[in-house]
Formats: sequence, structure tokens, C-alpha cells
Amino acid sequence: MRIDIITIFPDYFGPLEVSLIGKAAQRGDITFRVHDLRTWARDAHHSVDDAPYGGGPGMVMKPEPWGEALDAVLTAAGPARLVVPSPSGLPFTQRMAAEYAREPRLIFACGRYEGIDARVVEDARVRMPVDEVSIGDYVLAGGEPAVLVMTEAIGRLLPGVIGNARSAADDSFGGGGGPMAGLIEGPVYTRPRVWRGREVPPVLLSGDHAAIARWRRDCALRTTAANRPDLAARLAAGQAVTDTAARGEGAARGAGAARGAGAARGAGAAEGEGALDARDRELLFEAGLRRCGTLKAAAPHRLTQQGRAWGLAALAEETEAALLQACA
Ligand code: 6GU
Repeated sequence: MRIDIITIFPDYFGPLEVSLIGKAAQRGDITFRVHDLRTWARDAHHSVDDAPYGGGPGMVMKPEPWGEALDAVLTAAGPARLVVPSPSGLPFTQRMAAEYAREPRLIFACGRYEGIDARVVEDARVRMPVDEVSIGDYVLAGGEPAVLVMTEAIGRLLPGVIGNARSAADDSFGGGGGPMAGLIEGPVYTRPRVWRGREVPPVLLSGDHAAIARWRRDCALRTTAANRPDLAARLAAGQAVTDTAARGEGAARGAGAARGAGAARGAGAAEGEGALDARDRELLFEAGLRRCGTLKAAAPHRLTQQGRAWGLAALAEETEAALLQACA
């Protein structure tokens, strides 16, 4: 895979030479090309920004350097998908990471200041697929750290990069369709068996693989219910949680990453995912998420009352909100 990055801070991408991604680049599994946007700035000061039309704070990135940069980079190595990091973009998910990992070529265009003149993306769309993508609900000063985040998520999914192909499928949000699909991961342990008086849970030393799998699922359910009531509610409602599970491979290839993700969100769970057994329900009940699988009949306000009685007001409110959303 080839990844081109256009930025006014090429030095920001030193970390791409380090760790798993750095090794993949050394082997030639990923080729990175980092381009300085100022190369395409024509005036004496190499300026890339200007005041916004209509007034307002900050500066906007000028269209001319971006237009020329994208033309040049696109010409240099053939067709590509353009990814523009932006806090107003579609949320970046594990599913998008997997789709991007199947692209032969990606171009990332890092904006700074208040963003890039909107005509740049309009113009680019005529020549290539373009996604505007956000990595979370907070504002960064520029797209550069978001590109480091996305390239790490994408790069570790490339064949041969992670070593153990199974571990990517079993990741939190991995959508591997395995027994842990739709759950976030629980705790892990290694030697020594006792450390500072704390023992590794004995079941992990038992050699009983079924018992170990059940214990891991218990932990994952508790962690999911505690930290991600939104995911737990979707699991309980039998909806797809990892948006990978709901779609056919073929459909996803055809649709743009963004549109595919949106469609999958509305779909029901695929075979296997979201199927809760009696023990799962018991655990979710214990965790405060009641009436699993019959959410339409649930009374979220009662859950909130119970949560308050237990001194868990904030979690109960959150769970209620997630339940109401799942019912909607
Ligand atoms: Cl992709 N860019 C910027 N500037 N801020 C962000 C973001 C991206 N994702 C979340 N916040």
C-alpha cells in the first residue's frame, strides 16, 4: 500500500519510522511519501492561508496550493482515495480502517487553522473518491495527529504487519464474528503468577479452555456494560455493534467507506453477533442493563431509579439514554 501525506509540518511524521508501522515501511509493505504543502505555494512568503470570506476568527487554507499539490501527488502514482481529516467529518471506525487497508493507495490532506477552502474538496471529488473523517468529538489544531492515528489503525491490518492474523479479528471493535464480537476486551495477564500479592485469576491456569473462554466473555460483558453502555444497549437489542458484522463484503467494496458505514449502522445483527445466552443476560442484568432483548418493553426510567438507589446516578443516566436511543 502507498500512503501520501500532504502537510505544512512534514516533521510531524517522524513516528511513522518507529514500531510496527516503521518495520512494515522498512519491509516495503507500506510506502509513505510525505509532501510539504509549501512546495506548491507560489508567492514570495510561501503563504498557504488567508482571512476567511464573511469574516470570523482565524485563517483558512488557500485553494491554489492545495489544488496544485493534489494534482501533482495524484499524477505521481495513479488513482487514489483522498482522506481529509476534519472535526466535522464522518466518525473514523474500525470498519473504515479495514476498508482503507484494502485500498492500494491513500492520500491524506492535513488541514490547519480553521480548515481548507471548501472548493478544494469539491474539485478533488471530480477526480477521486474523497472522505472527510473525524477521529473523535474534540478539536485538534490540525489533521496531522489524526493521520498518525488513522495510519496506525490501517497499517496494523495489512497482511503480515501484526504477526498474528487472528488477533486483529478478535480486537475490540474488530468485527471478527467470533465469540467476542461486539464486546470490548477485558483484562490480560502474564508472568509472574503472583505480583505484589496479586494473583492471576486461577481459571486462566486451569487449562480448561471452555471455562477460560466463558470467563473472558464475562469480563468483556462487564467492561462493555461499565464503560460503553451504548454498545451494551445495542448488543442487548440484538443490533450490530461492530459495524463490520452487518454488511456483505461485496456491498462494502462497491460503496464508499462513509456511505457503507452509514448503511451498516441501520442494519440488524449478522448471524452470530449479538446472540446473548442466559449467562450473558444475567451479567448484563447485574451490570444494570435490564430486560435484554426486549428493549421495546423496557422502562429505562426505572433503571435510572435503581441506579440512583445504588449510588450510580451518572452511569444509570447514561444507560437510560443509550436504552432510549436503542428503542428509538
Ligand atoms: Cl481529523 N482534525 C482536527 N483538526 N480535529 C479533529 C479531528 C480531525 N478529529 C477530531 N478532532
